[in-house]
Amino acid sequence: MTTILVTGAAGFIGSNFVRLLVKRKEPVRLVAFDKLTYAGNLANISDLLGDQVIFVKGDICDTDKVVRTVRDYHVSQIVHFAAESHVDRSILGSGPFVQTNVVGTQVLLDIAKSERIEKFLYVSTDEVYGTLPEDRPDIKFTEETPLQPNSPYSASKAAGDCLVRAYFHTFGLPVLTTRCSNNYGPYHFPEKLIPLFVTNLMENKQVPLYGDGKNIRDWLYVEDHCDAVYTVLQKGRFGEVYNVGGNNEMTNRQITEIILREMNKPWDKFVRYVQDRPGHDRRYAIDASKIKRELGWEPKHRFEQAIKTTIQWYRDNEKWWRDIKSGDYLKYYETQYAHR
Ligand code: NAD
Ligand code: TDX
Repeated sequence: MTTILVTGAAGFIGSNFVRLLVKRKEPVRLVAFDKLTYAGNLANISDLLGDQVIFVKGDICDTDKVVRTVRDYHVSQIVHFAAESHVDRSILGSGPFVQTNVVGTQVLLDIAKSERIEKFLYVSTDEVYGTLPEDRPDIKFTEETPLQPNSPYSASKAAGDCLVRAYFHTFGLPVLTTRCSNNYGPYHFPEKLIPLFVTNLMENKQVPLYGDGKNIRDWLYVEDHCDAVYTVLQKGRFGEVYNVGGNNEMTNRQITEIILREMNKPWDKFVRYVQDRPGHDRRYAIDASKIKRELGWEPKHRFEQAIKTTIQWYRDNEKWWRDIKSGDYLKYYETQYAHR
């Protein structure tokens, strides 16, 4: 049976990826490898651990630990989700972003090469392309759009993209890259827009909208992203990049309105406009026609329904997010929003 090393498997998307493959009874063994940073939570996958899913705590920058894991479990494929993932934290300090997203990716690529890994999939982001004008809905990011990252986070992810590309061209490493738009869904860490706003409202707290609230993102349900990653892993062509998107552009104001309506909270009382994010990208929009044309993937979930499912998940899993919000995360929240 194929054994896949899933880095960052205790985070938001990695845990949903493991959950989806188990649910579908895919004939694979999964080694969930995670450092358990502030964003990693073993509770996200603990119900799945057993013969099919094994957990290993480790840092992707630790060569010896990764090599031992690859050998011990006969890993033949790597799906690389692990990253520092929050733009606002990268503005407060970029060191951990360069360490994990650049050095960590380089360490994994070298191990993939020396251990003769059969497939290496790098989970990247639409943010590597930079920003789009809001008054040109006809323009979207394609796989040919030049990389123009604007935040320390996206710069570190783009560096990873470049290393992956270089290992293909120089060493013929069997690599695949996906670049996805904004995800939402269960297990999303409550520092990101949607889970932060949903949980704040459940606590009867205001929601902080950056700038004029008109920045645009293309939102995709996390299970659709995970399905795309597995599709690319199975059928993608080595050395290729595949954009993944929801064809679902919305301003932050629109998202906020939908969440408020769903939670029966009035705008005037609960929305607080706060100082903008420095260097805030105005618009992301993905052209996902290549993955549809070549691999037959397209999103299955509609936003109107999936956002309801997501909000309900936070209602049903109050302990999960309350534990996070009352721990170390509280210190970050107080610093991040103190003077805004
Ligand atoms: P997340 O922050 O929720 O999870 C990241 C996980 O990686 C955590 O479990 C963390 O403990 C782990 N990790 C961090 N540093 C590590 C290290 N040095 N060694 C081992 N594990 C480490 O992030 P996410 O939202 O699940 O994102 C996963 C991937 O998808 C990232 O590469 C991100 O760039 C990409 N992505 C995210 C989105 C999105 O909307 N969230 C969209 C496109 C792409
Ligand atoms: O408090 C907030 N108020 C607000 O207005 C927060 C946290 C965010 N925002 C805005 C900023 C963005 O325009 O909402 C939008 C979404 O913000 P985030 O949830 O922080 O996501 P974003 O910066 O778009 O990045 C996300 O998508 C791409 C992920 O965090 C990345 O890991 C992924 O690569």
